[in-house]
Order: sequence, then C-alpha cells, then structure tokens
Amino acid sequence: MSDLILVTREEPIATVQINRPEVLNALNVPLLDELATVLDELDADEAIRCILLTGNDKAFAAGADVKQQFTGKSPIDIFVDDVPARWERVRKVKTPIIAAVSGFALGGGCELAMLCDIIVASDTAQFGQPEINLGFMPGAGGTQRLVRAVGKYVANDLILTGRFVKADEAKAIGLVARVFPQATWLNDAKELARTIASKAPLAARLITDLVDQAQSTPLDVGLQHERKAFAMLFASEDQKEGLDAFVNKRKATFKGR
Ligand code: CO8
Repeated sequence: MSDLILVTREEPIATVQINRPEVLNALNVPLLDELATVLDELDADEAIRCILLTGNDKAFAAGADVKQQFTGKSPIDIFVDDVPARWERVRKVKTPIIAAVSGFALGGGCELAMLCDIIVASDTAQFGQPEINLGFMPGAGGTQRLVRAVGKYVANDLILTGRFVKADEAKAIGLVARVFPQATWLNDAKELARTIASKAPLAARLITDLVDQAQSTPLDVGLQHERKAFAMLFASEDQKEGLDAFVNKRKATFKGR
C-alpha cells in the first residue's frame, strides 16, 4: 500500500482518508484502486460497523486528476482505464459509508461522495460538477446520481453552469444530510459514525443495499426485496436482542448475528 489512502481504525468505526493534499485530493486510478481495496477489506471485517470516507480541511476531492487522467488521452485510453469498475467496487460495499466533506467535492469528488450512503459536510464544503468548464461532462455518475439526489431541474442548474454550491445550499437541495461547524466537523462526523455503528449491523447492511437499489429498482420490486429482507432479520439474534432490550428497558448490545 502507498500513502494515497490512510486508514485509521477506531473500532467499531474506521476512517478512510484520501491523501493527495498537494493537488486538493484529485483522484487518479492508483488512488481509486487502493480506495476500492481498502473498502473491500473493511467491508469484510466484522469489527468495523461504519466507515467514514473523508479528505482534509481543504478538500474531500477536487475531481479527477485532470492532468494525469485526461491530458493527451484518447477515447480508447479512457475506456481502458475503466474508472467505473472501481466505482462499482465502492458502491457494492454494504457497511454504511459516510462521506464527510470539508472543502471541495467537485466533479469525480462529488460523484464519489454520492456513492456513499450519507453525505455530511463542514460549513466550508463546496460541491459541484464543473466538468462543463473543461469542455466535457460528468462521467462517473454525475448526470444520474445527482438527478436522483436533487431532481432534474437543480441537477441541470449545477451541471450546465458548473457552479459550486456551499454546504447550506447543498443541504437545502438534499445533497447533504447534516452540516457541522468547521472547528468540529470531523469529530461530529465520527460521532454520527459511532451512532450508526452501535445499531444492528445486519440490518444496517441490508438497509444500505436496499436504499441503494431504490435508485434503480421499480417500486413494486423494491418493496418485495424489502419485505424479504425484513422477514429474514427475524432469523437473527440481534432482532431478539433488540426487542428484548426494548421490552426490558435496557440498552441493546448487537453482535451482527
Ligand atoms: N486535477 C489536478 N490537479 C488539481 C485539480 C484537479 N482536478 N484540482 C486542483 N488541482 C491542483 C492545482 O493544479 C494546484 O496545483 P499546483 O499548485 O501545482 O498548481 C493545486 O491543486 C491547488 O489548486 P489551486 O491552486 O487551483 O487552488 P485554488 O484554491 O485556487 O482553486 C479549485 C481550487 C477551485 C478547486 C481549482 O483547483 C479547480 O477548479 N480545480 C479543478 C476542479 C475541477 O474541474 N474538477 C473536475 C475535474 S473532471 C472530473 O472530475 C471528471 C471525473 C470522472 C471520473 C474519473 C475519476 C478518476
């Protein structure tokens, strides 16, 4: 492993930090490969129940590294690079992932945040899909996931103008779930991660999967999947523990079994 991705384990949560500060965490293929591998490993680790994906104060990620990824590239080069294959690996992670954004989340950075299950932001965060300023367009989900997040008209406003939205506006349009003060954003995001990590892990994994599917599944099919997942959880020890804890007015301890 290089130092493109830094992992800090504080069980039951893990923080995964994008680490190319000299280029505002611009994304390249080696970084995305490492990110996908790290997330796969954490997803398989039962001691980790929530993952925080983050950058630094100035940038979550300012997009693809346009110099490395796009300069002098042919359509075939772009196709062979197959960035969406890495994106799919991130999307398939079932352990809840919180994107904790401070500073810029632009282009591929915004698209990476949108692959996560929750987006939270410091009050300095700025989101945008500025690809049109470079003469092209979003290529890693921006025209699809942003529409599903904020609706057609706001998505077109952002993608056609390339303008940046600050944290408060991002929250108002539904892209961001919570906004934290700059001084405490990372700790606040970790606190949210710990809260999620304290819940029933099997239920959490099914929820992230079903909510992700809801973006592409017809309602009746999604509801059938939900019904089966709901019933399946009644085979778990955690369901019995949760119910018993409620009835006996005590705190539940979940095992992921
Ligand atoms: N790629 C490469 N280098 C970058 C990028 C980037 N996306 N963003 C910033 N940098 C570099 C700058 O070149 C600069 O380096 P240097 O000091 O060597 O000149 C350093 O980071 C600091 O940047 P600035 O001096 O520009 O900092 P400012 O605070 O003045 O401006 C901005 C910050 C507004 C974020 C500005 O840097 C900017 O506009 N960056 C480009 C943002 C952008 O257009 N992003 C979209 C890129 S296209 C894309 O993401 C398509 C995704 C498809 C998926 C592929 C995934 C691999």
